[in-house]
Amino acid sequence: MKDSIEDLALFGGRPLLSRPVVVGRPNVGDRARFHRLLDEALDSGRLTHCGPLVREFERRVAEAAGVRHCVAMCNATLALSVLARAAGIAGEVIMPSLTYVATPHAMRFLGLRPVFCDVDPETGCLDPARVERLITPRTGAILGVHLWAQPCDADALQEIADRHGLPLFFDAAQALGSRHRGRPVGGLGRAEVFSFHATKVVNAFEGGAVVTDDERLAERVRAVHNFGKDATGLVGGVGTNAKMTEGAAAMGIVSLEALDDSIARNVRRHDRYAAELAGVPGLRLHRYGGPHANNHQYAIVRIDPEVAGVHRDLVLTALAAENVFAQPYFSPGCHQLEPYATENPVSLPVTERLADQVLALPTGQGVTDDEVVQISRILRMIVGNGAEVTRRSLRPAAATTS
Ligand code: T4K
Repeated sequence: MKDSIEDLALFGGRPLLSRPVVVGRPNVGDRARFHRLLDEALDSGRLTHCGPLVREFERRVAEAAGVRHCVAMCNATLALSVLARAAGIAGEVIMPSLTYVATPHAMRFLGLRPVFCDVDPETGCLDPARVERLITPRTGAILGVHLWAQPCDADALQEIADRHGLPLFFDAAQALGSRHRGRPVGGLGRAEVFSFHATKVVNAFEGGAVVTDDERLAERVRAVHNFGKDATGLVGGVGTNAKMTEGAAAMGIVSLEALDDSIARNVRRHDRYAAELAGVPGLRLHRYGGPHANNHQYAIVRIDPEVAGVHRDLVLTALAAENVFAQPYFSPGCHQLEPYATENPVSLPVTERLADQVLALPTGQGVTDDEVVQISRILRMIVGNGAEVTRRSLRPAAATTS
């Protein structure tokens, strides 16, 4: 461990870790079983088009989400677009800006207009009262995002959606395994969308799914994701190709089988971060409490530059020099990205403040408990000496003599 900030790699010291440690290392599960499932698919010759492994994955995801229907797809971005198309959404979609850019892009791609709403300062999820103020005759839907796998305030949002006769959907890309008041995420609103990207709590290389209890909507989603074909194979309307492959489903099945272990490991890492990071002014580990359960796939800290004397971006750089590759999820807010910044300039003070301060730390399978302790201690050193680290980083490099 380093004795003083002079030893930070940012100032020329040796990196803390001997190997790069990243956020989002895949949760793989039982590799031998994955290889066996893949062999089954190869032997059968059925590699895609809603084959047996995709069907099995859909059955298990629906079970985990506590819903009747699941349509697996090649990623969550397309799953969001397919859902909006299948549900016949038109006009404006109210959503948070503090999300991955996939959320607005999936709507804008269909010609819908994202309307960004500010968020709760504690959770970073949609603020229901502000949502209601944005509803106009042009509003076609409300799209909540379970940021960092935290369930949105689904009861309040549902009540507003019902009162205005609007459909409510959730981007649950990050949130498989989380629970809203004891109920699995997946059954909230009219439908929800999961991601099974390599970085998610359940990984299918790339993958996504629409889950719902609405049978007619599920049928339409299934048609739209498969060229508009109905159950008999007849093309009944416009569709796309968003199908999941058997290889992706094989990975998804084994990763899903490891979900409880992945969550338990995440919780352990989070507890370790909590113990090690307590008491540093301006540094706060985001806690997942209240009536909901979280899959802990994201270990988020907030760094308040006014208290700590150091900005999140410099902390990111200093950590990277130590071989610790944290991520600024999600910065900047989507409303500050194109085309939204030009098409619909808005000011979202809570979102902007959060986006300026948050940092996701490595957790899960890609990091050991011991590395979590080391990362925490170096983070304490950087933030605890924030003003000095900032001052030193601004000093011009010493002139070299030849
Ligand atoms: N809605 C929300 C709220 C989302 O968070 C996302 C995706 C979506 C919708 C859309 O879901 P998909 O269409 O992707 O299914 C990553 C992921 O690409 C993205 O899926 C995810 N959210 C987002 C939060 O993170 P980037 O641009 O940060 O990816 P990248 O390549 O910089 O990698 C991030 C970290 O993961 C790095 O530390 C390296 C590590 N990594 C990445 C990959 C691809 C691995 O360890 N192994 C890998 O295979 O977006």
